[in-house]
Amino acid sequence: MNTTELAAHWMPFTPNKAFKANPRMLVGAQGMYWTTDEQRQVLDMTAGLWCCNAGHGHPHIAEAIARQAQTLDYAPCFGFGHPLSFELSERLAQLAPGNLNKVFYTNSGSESVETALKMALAYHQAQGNGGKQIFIGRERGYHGVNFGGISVGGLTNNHKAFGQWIPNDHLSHTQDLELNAFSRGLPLYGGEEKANELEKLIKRHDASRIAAVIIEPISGAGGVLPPPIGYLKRIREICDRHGILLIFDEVICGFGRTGNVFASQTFDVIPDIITTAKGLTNGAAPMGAVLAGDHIYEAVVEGAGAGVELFHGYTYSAHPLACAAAMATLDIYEQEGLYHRGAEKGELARYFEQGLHSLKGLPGVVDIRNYSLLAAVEFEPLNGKPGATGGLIQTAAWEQGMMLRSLGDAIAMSPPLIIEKSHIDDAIGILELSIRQQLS
Ligand code: PXG
Repeated sequence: MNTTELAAHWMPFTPNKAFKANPRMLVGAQGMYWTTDEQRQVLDMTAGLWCCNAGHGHPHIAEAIARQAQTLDYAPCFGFGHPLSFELSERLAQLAPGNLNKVFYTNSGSESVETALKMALAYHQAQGNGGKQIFIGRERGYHGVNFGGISVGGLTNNHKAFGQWIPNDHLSHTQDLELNAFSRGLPLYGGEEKANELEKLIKRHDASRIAAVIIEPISGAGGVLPPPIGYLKRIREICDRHGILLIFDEVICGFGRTGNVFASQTFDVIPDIITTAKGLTNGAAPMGAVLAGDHIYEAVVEGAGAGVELFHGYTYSAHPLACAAAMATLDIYEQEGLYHRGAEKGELARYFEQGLHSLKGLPGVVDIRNYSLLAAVEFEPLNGKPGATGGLIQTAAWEQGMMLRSLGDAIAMSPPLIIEKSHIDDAIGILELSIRQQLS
């Protein structure tokens, strides 16, 4: 496409001018590979944007969407229903940990986050604790781009551009290169100490004013930061002690990314609310789901009088096409054993880990970290250009036939869970070559 044809689309989170000068166009995708407009095959080591966990172009999902479009293309969801959303909810409740049996639909991770924050406020209000309005997030946390999400998120660029609009404070992030560089699996040191910071924040604000803590079990967009051992359990304990809700943002971690359906199960910590999106439909239709504990629903819904209990919802909540895509996606995850395929102690995750850590000692590499089929390689910042190295490596890898995510001075990998050892070999080979090319 020429420059004129590219002019109208204002692209999201993209350097528009650079893209339009040198477009990278995808025209097809199948299994582990993209096809570019030059008919190149590119290995997808990111599952799209962390969402195509079952690989691309699965006929079962395509057929389910097509069939649904011909049967019931749309159904209003305020005051009306369609059977598929109830079936899907039942299925998600079965998959969810603990008592997280109530499912509220959105169209994205950002909307799932806003929904979860509102549920937390509504829960406390229903209990006569309307003063609990502060949310605790974490540095380097990413909770989408809406005003609640950027407030609790910990990415400075979002705050700089758009401010922080709901009352908030932040825990420190958990990365510590002095203690935990080149961790394989969960970092060993500092988990409980880091989590104990929450006590300090509670002292600062008082528990009577704090609604919830929201964190990603493994920070994704902030750089792939697995939680140090003991961290999540301690956070849960502190929340319980002070009547503070715990929200796990599993938009990336959910649906097999950590070797179980949810990271909550992997790390054996049950939050009050889980946010999801991405892998829920394998990226094939926009959809998010918020899984809420029975206690949240009972307080907000059962405890209310007649009429609408939660003033919240979207035109496309529980959209029939997205429900069909999600049902088909869950079929595939189950039939192909994908939830557990990347289990941390499993053969595939260990093979991935060995490949990744073989890159230790290459020029500029200051950290390699991984958990299950999720990993990051971090580089020394270039003189005068902090945050640029990930982009350089990403571009070099793209030219050699592999897609990576660049996250500042790191690159991330979160491949489709259908990945085979031969793809891992190819990926590590291309990554090594890209690092040598760019950083030697
Ligand atoms: N929570 C988490 C944990 C996320 O990772 C969102 C919420 C927002 O989801 P939506 O669907 O509104 O985008 C996300 C999204 C990247 C990248 O490369 C990460 C995300 C989205 C786009 C790019 O780091 N995460």
